[in-house]
Amino acid sequence: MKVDRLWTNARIATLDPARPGLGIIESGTIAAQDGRIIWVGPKSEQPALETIERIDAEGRWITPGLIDCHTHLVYGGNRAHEFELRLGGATYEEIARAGGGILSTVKATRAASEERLVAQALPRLDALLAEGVTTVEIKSGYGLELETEARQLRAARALGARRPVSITTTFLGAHALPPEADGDKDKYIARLCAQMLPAIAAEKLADAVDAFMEGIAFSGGQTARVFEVAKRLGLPVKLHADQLSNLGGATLAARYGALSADHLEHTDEAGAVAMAKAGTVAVLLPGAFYFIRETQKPPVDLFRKHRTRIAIATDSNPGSSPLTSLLLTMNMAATLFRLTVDEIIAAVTREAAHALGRQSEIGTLEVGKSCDLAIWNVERLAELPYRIGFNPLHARVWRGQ
Ligand code: DI6
Ligand code: FE
Repeated sequence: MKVDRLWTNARIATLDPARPGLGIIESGTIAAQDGRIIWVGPKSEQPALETIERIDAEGRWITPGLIDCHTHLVYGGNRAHEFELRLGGATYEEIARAGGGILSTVKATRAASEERLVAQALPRLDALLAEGVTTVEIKSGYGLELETEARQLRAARALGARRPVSITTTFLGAHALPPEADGDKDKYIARLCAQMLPAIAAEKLADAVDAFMEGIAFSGGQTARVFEVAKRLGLPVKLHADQLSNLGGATLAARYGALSADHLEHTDEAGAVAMAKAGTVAVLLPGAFYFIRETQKPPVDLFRKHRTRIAIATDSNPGSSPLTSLLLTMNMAATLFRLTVDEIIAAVTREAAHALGRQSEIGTLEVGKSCDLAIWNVERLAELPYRIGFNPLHARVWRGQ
């Protein structure tokens, strides 16, 4: 068999569900051809392979390339000043009344060209890539009108042309009510359903549709209207659910067969059961929990009990999670949510792939999948979530390169 590239002498966490635990192969080999894995297994079982390039991993650990399955990476400006005001004692409400909060990011994003949005997002993307991330989901949601929402999504797609990384995009027009909507949420959702979403779908700018279902954002009824249109347009859905209160977001997401429901601090047992049945992934976002100093933890034991899939992500955004480290997110998932090492490694690989509906292409090291690898200078995989602010990445491989 002829192959492009061969990694030998590696300790491999394949995440292959057919193998126990993390699917570990001690002293393994991975072979790639045309960007795909064409063989992976123990050296003792390796067939004769003729290769152009042979790379000795020197006993290092190899995991699937990491997947950040929930980010708002593309936006204008930042909210450091607001952070300062809050440290000085100002409340969220005072800041919002003074034109701050999410609407200040909307203003800055509307004012930014596509090229400017790309330029501002690139350092954030580079920070993720430096830690072995090979796939990033990016949401819109700081335009709140068609033109800027579309520009955000185009900027997100453009990032994928600027760096060796897979980008998936999500339309989050139902993120907040724009200032010009005069407080009329139903009217905004009606416009989103009739105009914005169909136009975004026609231009193929979004791979999925998301909404923020919360007292300060949109109701279950409004979310359902968005989801109905998404389904009709053939787009999968996701939901920011049960972050600040339990409005039944997890259950509603499951009812629409959502790829994921995200945050979930206030989700109850019925929500966890419904998600497990629907195959909706619980995407936990410890960075937002940490940054807004939330105290209610997501019901991890219920997700375990009912075998709801668990992923984790940075939620990188300027307001509630200015975080561009998936390794630190992994540490937070352990320290704050008590996820185990195996759960955490799966949460940023195989389970995150499910949260994007891309489990047939990425997230595990199996024959036929994209050869996206993270190669680590660690003795134990526990070192990935264990260290704080230290990056043990040795090399990152995207589509075999
Ligand atoms: N949940 C959040 O915490 C963020 N968005 C969301 O849907 C907040 C985004 C921001 O403040 O800019
Ligand atoms: Fe978010």
